[in-house]
Amino acid sequence: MMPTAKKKEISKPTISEPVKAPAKMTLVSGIQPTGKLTLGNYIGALRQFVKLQDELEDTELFIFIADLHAITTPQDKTELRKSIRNVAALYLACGLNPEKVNLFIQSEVLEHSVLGYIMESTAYVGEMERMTQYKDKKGKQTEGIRTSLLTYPALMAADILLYDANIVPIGDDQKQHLELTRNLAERFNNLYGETFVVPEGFFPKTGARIMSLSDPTKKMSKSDENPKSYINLLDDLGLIRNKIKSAVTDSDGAIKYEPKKKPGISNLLTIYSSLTEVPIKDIEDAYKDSNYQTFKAELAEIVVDAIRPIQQEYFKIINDTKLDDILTAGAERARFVAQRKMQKVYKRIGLGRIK
Ligand code: ATP
Ligand code: LTN
Repeated sequence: MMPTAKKKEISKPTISEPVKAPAKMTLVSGIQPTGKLTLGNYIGALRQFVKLQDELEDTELFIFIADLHAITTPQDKTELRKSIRNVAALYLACGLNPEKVNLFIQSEVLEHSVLGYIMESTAYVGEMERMTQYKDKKGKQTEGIRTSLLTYPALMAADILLYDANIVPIGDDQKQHLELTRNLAERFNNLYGETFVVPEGFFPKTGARIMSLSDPTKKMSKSDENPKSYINLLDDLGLIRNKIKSAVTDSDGAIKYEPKKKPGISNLLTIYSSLTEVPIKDIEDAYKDSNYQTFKAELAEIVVDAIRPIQQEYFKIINDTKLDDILTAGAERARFVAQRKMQKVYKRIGLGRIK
């Protein structure tokens, strides 16, 4: 019942064009290197990527580290560098297979920025201002709000449309950005002629929104100021146990899934169910005569068992030059596809001299 991360070799990747026929579907997703990845990122994103890589047939996957998105808020240069590598290594440690996935760093494929600008020239200011993530993040800053914090969904649309993605696995918090991406694709197609595939979001059945351990009405977020609110995938295992044991719950003691009335225990049930794949109903039944303390202690072991193999893999990968080879090959393949798409976009709009 306990989940285990897949062991895999990091083999030297093959570059550029696949020998076999092109895949019929494309999957695109990214994670920002803004701090250390959390259990929320793992359940809502990374784990889904690994599952999809194994389940989907005839699909090419582009998974990237969204470093351009990270600079929508101030970042320390040394920390950002570290974070980019850290996210790349965690992608692999969680089980992404470089033979199946094009793994790359967003800023190394310049076409993202060019199409991002073109998407800004397709979107309306009012649409950007309505984005809840912008409003939340803006609310947290008093001054120096960067223009890119507002225009960021245009870059995210570019990330997706550049590769003709059909499937975009994301957590619930990104639904609005995906909806905007779909609108922009349709608007562009109407303005200039059929160019972009209109993508579909793919949301995990459970765990699309893991909540903060200290305030279960807020999403677990790696940029939260309170480190007790999240579980970092690289946290010491003892610390992880303590964070689960001290997670905020209510005082009535019943292990029941009622997100509105009992957000704390409901969140812990979601984590339990996502990691073990046992339906929430069955977990409620199993613990109906138990108490929070026992439930939390057992959940702590489940979380630790899920994270331990990821950490072991991570430390093998992080200083290995093969990680650079994988990122270089990933960027090359991404660039090839992106450049071909941009030629079409230039032609459609009438930019430059491409006929
Ligand atoms: P930040 O705090 O910097 O905004 P974040 O922790 O929200 O970061 P992102 O880089 O924005 O992480 O998200 C990467 C992916 O992880 C996205 O698909 C997002 O939907 C998913 N994700 C992030 N937080 C959660 C969460 N608490 N529960 C489920 N999925 C999540
Ligand atoms: N905006 C996302 C990260 C992200 C992304 C993407 C996800 C950037 N570009 C393209 C899916 C597809 C976030 O903040 N979670």
